[in-house]
Amino acid sequence: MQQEHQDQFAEAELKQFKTALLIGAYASGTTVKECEEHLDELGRLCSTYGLEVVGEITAPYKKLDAGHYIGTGKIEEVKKIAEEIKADVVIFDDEISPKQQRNLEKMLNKPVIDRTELIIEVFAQRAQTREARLQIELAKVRYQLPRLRRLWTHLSRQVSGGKGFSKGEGEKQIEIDRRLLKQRVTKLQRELQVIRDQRQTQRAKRLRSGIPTFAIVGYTNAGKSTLLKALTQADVLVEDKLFATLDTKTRKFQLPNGQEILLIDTVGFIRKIPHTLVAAFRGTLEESVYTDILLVLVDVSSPNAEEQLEETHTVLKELNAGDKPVITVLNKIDAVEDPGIMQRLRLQYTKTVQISALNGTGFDEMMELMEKELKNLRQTLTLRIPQSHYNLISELQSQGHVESIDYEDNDILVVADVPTHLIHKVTSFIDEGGDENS
Ligand SMILES: Nc1nc2c(ncn2[C@@H]2O[C@H](COP(=O)(O)OP(=O)(O)OP(=O)(O)O)[C@@H](O)[C@H]2O)c(=O)[nH]1
Ligand SMILES: [Mg+2]
Repeated sequence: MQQEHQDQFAEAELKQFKTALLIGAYASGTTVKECEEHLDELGRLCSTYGLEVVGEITAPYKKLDAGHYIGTGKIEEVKKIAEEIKADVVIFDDEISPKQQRNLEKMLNKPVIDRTELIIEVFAQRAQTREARLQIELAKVRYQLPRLRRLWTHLSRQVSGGKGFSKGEGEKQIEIDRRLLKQRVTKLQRELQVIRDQRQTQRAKRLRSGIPTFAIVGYTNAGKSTLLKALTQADVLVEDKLFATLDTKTRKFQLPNGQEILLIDTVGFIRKIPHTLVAAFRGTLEESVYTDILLVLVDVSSPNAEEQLEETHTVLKELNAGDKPVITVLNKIDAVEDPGIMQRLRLQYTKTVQISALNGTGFDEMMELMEKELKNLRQTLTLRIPQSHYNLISELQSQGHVESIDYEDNDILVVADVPTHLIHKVTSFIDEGGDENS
């Protein structure tokens, strides 16, 4: 009951605001331009959420203040501007500690949130599936746990019209809430584990079907869903907003050479993706790890294309998908402003192709590259092959790579790197107890 009460409050809080003032702090080594670009992105997150940005402030620093994040002089300036432009909420582009948040709110006399909370709220607003909703709740609860004191300060003001709860009452309530929230975390984790197990079963099924999978990955708004839709007419949401997709969607597709593949549309990445979110959305984000080939999409019409591509690779590494074969797809070439960008990216990344997912240009080259990449693709499988099918082993030896052969009664146990085009021939012999490296 109490938990419900608090969630309502936390959600109601940001929803009731209309205007935001954005603050970006940047270290001596970095430039104000970079800081402004990051604030632009924060602004896009705001408009995705439905908040109007009424001002932006950049603040250079040598050392961040442990208690207030930025210096007290700068806070005075922020306070003055926030009042002048009538900002309902002040949003910091970096994660600020619960203590800094409390202090800043006191000094500014306005609600203060950070980038992490904004991203979590955007996710919460857009989550559609049960899994996404559970994941976002887990992220929220984890974010709230160290911030309970702040919530209670607000709540006491709201509920009792400024009189507040007595100190002892508040402390006791915080303890109760903390315990309830921890119980909720355990319950959510358990429910998510069930869904994760189902995913595991689906993956195993996919593997057994022998159909190779491509995951479309990349920064949010790169055009991933547009590409899936263009290729397969899938009914997916395409929007010029951040985080339009919060779930994965898989569609069958046939390459020009007749090879069937599965294409997976995934959740977009973002710079400094909050750890609470990565942890909570691991099940969904990890989907790219269990595919054969990655189509890494980048929006070359964005001035930050290079940074976004680097960020994408950082997240892929974090998810242990850093060693997957990659085709880099330069998307939105119809809208590119800096033609030099394509040359720079082509030099930096091997196997690139230029497309416009919107206009359907460059698809032939892209599919050619996909076919080529599939030919190089192999899966290490443990197979139990009856002696009567010995010819299959000769085929594996000549076209793949056989790592070991053991004889067991009438069967031959083989561990082999199986090329994609042979997988359909061996799927019925996959040894369920053996390794299935996908
Ligand atoms: N000009 C142009 N716009 C494109 C192209 N591809 C996609 N877009 C637009 O870019 C915006 C984002 O497209 P989505 O397909 O939703 O992007 P996404 O990568 O799925 O984004 P998230 O799901 O938020 O991660 C939409 O407004 C698309 O119409 C393209 O080739 N050219
Ligand atoms: Mg999408």
